Amino acid sequence: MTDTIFALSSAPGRAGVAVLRLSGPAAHGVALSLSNRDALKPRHAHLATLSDPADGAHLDQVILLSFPAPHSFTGEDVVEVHAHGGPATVSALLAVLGQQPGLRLAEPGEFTRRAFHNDRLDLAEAEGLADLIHAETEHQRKQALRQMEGALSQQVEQWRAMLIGALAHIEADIDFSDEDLPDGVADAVRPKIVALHNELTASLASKGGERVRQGISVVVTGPPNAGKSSFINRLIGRDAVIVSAEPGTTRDLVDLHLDLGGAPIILTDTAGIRDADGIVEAEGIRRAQHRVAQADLVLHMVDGANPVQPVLGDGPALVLVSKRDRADGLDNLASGWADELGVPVAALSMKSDDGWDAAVGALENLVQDLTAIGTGDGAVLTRARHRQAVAACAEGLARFLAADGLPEELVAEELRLAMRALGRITGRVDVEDLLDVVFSDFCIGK
Ligand SMILES: Nc1nc2c(ncn2[C@@H]2O[C@H](COP(=O)(O)OP(=O)(O)OP(=O)(O)O)[C@@H](O)[C@H]2O)c(=O)[nH]1
Ligand SMILES: [Mg+2]
Repeated sequence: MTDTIFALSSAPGRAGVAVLRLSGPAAHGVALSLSNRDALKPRHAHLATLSDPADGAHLDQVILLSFPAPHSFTGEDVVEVHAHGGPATVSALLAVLGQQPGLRLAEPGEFTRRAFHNDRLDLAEAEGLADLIHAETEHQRKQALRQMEGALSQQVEQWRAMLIGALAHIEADIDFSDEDLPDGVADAVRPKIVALHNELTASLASKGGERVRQGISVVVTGPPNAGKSSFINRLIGRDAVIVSAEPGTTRDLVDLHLDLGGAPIILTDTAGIRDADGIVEAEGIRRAQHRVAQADLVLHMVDGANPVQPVLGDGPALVLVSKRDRADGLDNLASGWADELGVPVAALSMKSDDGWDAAVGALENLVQDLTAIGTGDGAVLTRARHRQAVAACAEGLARFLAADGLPEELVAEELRLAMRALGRITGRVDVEDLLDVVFSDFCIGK
């Protein structure tokens, strides 16, 4: 028989209300044995006094909610206890629950894991739930909610259904073919496979979903004293990094988190790039260059007092020219560079409103492009795990399409492998090894 698990499901600490959750066959009986109630109407709130069955001592006045199987989050019998949210109250309740026969504290993610095993949600939806719990910006919240509500799962199931159809077609042919059947069946499903391959490729082309989930890395680079740290402080609205008139002020990489119009940004301040004498500064510059190479977006700050046109890499970039309050002609310079470099260039001042809104607007536009989800309809892949599965499927389809003249048994096997790769996203096929990875993202009580 399954254990009945329990845990604090709301955040620890002081709060008006703390929610404890019990799931499993003993949940209902234990709730009754601790309370002064002799029945709980399903999905109704009951005011109850809980006592320790060992000595009758009162524990708390609570609200009890019963969700009989299978209509609960986990698909098992679930009881929610809404108690007063003090740490001592919660500890006392957890201690008494731990002494009840058949009950044990839940492992991290165990409630959701049970929900998965009972088909209440699939793996992609469980990941969406984990992301929703961790969401810090509006874009993250919306994306996580969509995934939790099944947007990715439905897309994947649609793809899988298409592959199942194609496979059935080919297998029927294998089963019923006689010696001299024309080998054109693979050709009949070919257009569908081509269309699916294109869809998968479009989904893989967009990294927007992963960027929204993990944060968009924006690295601020440029010569010493250009105003990199000043820009960052003003953008995040506090003196997070040291600014000084001395070149070489910033030495280490400093990562700061920022919500830019709903998009999660990881903004990195770096050491100004120059030929440095000091070992520490030289190491800072080496790290800065390394991080620039990995950034989603590079923000080059040019010192408006001594404007030197930057040399850009291949990736998305924004060039800002500082100290517009002190030098003339920077706007003309900026528009000339924009034409030459083919990236947005704007002059601004950190000391006044001169050009500030336009510069931040340019940054926001670039971030928006980076988080855009491809052509619209494509499935939003939010994790490397999804990307690997879709890529494996696309490769299988490509091999199918290239396998002209091979026996149908072999090409059918390619489709079967491609289908299995997709199944790993929702977790309906050979997934045991994946479960720990997915559920390790959860905390106890979720
Ligand atoms: N007038 C004016 N001064 C600025 C502007 N931006 C930065 N400064 C000044 O320029 C100096 C250098 O600014 P920082 O923000 O420390 O420059 P940095 O690029 O971070 O420099 P390092 O950390 O040394 O690489 C400071 O004295 C700032 O107050 C600006 O737009 N206008
Ligand atoms: Mg600095």
